[in-house]
Amino acid sequence: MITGASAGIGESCAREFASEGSNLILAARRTDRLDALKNELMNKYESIKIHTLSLDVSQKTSIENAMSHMPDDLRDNIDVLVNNAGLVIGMDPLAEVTEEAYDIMFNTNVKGLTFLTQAVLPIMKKNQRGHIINLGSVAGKESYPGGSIYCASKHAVEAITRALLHELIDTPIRVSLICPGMVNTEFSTVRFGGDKQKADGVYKGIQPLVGRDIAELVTFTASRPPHVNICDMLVFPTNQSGARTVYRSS
Ligand code: 8X3
Repeated sequence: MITGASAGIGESCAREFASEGSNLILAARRTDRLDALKNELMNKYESIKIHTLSLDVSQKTSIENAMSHMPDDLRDNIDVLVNNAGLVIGMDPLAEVTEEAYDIMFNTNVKGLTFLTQAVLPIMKKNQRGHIINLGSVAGKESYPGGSIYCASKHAVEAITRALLHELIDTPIRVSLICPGMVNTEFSTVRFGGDKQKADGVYKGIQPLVGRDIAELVTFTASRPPHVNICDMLVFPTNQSGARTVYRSS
């Protein structure tokens, strides 16, 4: 089960898991893009089952509704949950962050991940198998100016992931955190309210990661033998060394 599967890292995860023969539950707010992805993948990999669902992770009722409308055989066998849905709004200094931007970031990045995990954990405990893979960020390891609330939300993801790892120590369920640096997806376009030119400027003079680079690490993490758990992985493009430490060739 992959959240935020309609674009970026989530979409790439769907492609990677499909190529390995996994059945998929693909969740996102935009179902038109999910359905197009489903059709494409089902034509390519005829033997897999794919279920798409409209899910706004920031709403607990949307999560409950989605879980109860899933085909039983898929829901009852969720082996891997990829908590990928996440976003950033703006680059405002803390003094100017609006309540709306605060709520959108925390409700999606933290509340969504929390309650979706809560919804899936009973299934994994019942099956005595499962793997929760959370998408963190370099922003969960260090803060940068203009990133206060986003960084706080990703620090929260890191804290929640580590707490859950402790809580599940006596179970076969694995908990992993994958923390990308710069990845060229719609992430920056959303950050700048759809301003593609501004978003493209973020990646000027550096070759950023692409969704597939991270998705390959997600499937690698999920496909380790049962006794191996990759707890925390920080991944940068070669010319990045920190949240705002980037070497640009021009
Ligand atoms: C995204 C990376 O540097 O924009 O999680 O915070 S950054």
